[in-house]
Amino acid sequence: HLSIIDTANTIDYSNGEIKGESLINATKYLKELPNIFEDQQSFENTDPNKIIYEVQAFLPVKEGLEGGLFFGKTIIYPGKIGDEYFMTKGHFHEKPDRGEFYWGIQGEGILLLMDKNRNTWAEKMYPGSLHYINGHIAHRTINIGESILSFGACWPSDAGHNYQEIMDNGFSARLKEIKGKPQLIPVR
Ligand code: S6P
Ligand code: ZN
Repeated sequence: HLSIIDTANTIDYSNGEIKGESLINATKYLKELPNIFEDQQSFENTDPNKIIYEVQAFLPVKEGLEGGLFFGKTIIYPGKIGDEYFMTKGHFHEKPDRGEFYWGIQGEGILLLMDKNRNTWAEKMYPGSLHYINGHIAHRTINIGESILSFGACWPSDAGHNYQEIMDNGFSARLKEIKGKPQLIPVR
């Protein structure tokens, strides 16, 4: 007879946590993010082993395979370096025509987006917010709240990551807390 089986993987909708097989976990410490924050003094005065964000991903196929999908969850802790909130490195996809979905699960954030011509804009993230990130668009997430920001992501298994462009040139705007409120400030 034909059997009905349980899936190997589950997701907890309250916090986005994924359980099961083919999972990877990555922890990003402040010391691994030297070119992200503008305020060098605050960067040096903060514990280099402070955890800024954590990524979990369910990779059911090999990285680079055309036609597959990856499913992830990122949590960003609350905090600031100078007047900038904790955020991800941010990246373009290596294959620039590969898009991605993000959705807010917990907390309050900003999704910073930038096209190839360095035009930057932003979307609010909150539990239930849904974001389509076109290929060609760099993306970075920022926790503007006082609790954990967690969000889900789904992207093609052959998208790849181009971190270099952002490492070298950053985004064309920075999100800063000014008079207690997040504000986008153009760079130079
Ligand atoms: C992957 C997707 C996310 C990020 C994660 C961390 O395409 O966009 O899983 O990898 O949010 O950000 P970053 O910029 O350090 O990869
Ligand atoms: Zn991505």
